Amino acid sequence: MASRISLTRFLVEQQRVDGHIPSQLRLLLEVVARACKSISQAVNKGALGGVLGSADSENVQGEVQKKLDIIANEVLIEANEWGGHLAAMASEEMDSIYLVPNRYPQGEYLLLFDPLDGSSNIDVNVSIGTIFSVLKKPEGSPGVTEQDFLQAGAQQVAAGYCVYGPQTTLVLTVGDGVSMFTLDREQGSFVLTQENVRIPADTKEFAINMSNMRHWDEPVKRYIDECLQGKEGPRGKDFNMRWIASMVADVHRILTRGGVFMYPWDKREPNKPGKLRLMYEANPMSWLVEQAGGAATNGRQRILDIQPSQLHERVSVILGSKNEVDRITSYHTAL
Ligand code: AHM
Ligand code: MG
Repeated sequence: MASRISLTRFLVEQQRVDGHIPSQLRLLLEVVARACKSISQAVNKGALGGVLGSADSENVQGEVQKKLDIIANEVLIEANEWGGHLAAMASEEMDSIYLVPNRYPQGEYLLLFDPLDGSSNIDVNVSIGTIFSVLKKPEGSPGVTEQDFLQAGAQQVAAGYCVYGPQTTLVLTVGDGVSMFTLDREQGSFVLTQENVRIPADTKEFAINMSNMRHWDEPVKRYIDECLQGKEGPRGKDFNMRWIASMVADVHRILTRGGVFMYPWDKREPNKPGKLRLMYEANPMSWLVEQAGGAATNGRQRILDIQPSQLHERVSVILGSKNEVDRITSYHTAL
């Protein structure tokens, strides 16, 4: 039997043989993976662990927090604050950035995360996940401010997610392709199960919340309308639809078999660019998708090129199979 490659070994080899990652970044990724294992345990216990249901609080975006949102956030902070690899963290569940306390050594990285994405699926036992993005603290700046986090997604040095579904799978890029690791619960370690993940350029599957159709902009309406016309329409083929309402699970499907995912701007709240957050949802997912040969835009611009102006900034998201994303983008730019 071929020897199994653990995440630890994979990262050590990336550091040693390929020189892709410095030791502090390797440590950071190991710690994030360890935190994901703990979150996976809590998710798995469900009602038995008393972790389901809402907490009596709202996050900065005015969304009611679930107990597991808060637990996952705490697990990530506690795991990461003392190791010496981080300068600060930012999370969907925290109003402002979290500085590593003075009693611990300071590192050179910034970690951003959505601790538990797909919160509406927690209590109904549908896949959810943790999304993370790693940036380098700008050189020469003393201390850390929110400004240090406001870097375009193209500056990320690592990004990934862990999906808690029938299997717990960690998906990672450090800028050299995408690798997937499955949690072996008996051994307690993530094992490499797929390397060099590729998204087919063409697809017959789209993911969008169709209940918002009446609020969409013309280019999105046109694209979906053409898909729905199937073989008889301009696309000349039938399309299938999926919407899990957990971005992690929808993106995982796209990395596994292709497809296109959209959470576009819509007219419900015209001043909001979209529902999803740029820094800890769209950026890491866009980089993973690009690293697997796909594309990611807001309809007009590559997501990774967007210069953020706020930590919790929102963005319109269209990502997945390259030819479909290019088509949808061309429908926007043609106007
Ligand atoms: P969350 O981070 O609060 O869970 O919100 C993000 C989620 C995404 O995972 C998912 O794609 C989307 O919200 C689903 O939204 P909707 O319920 O409007 O379909
Ligand atoms: Mg989320």
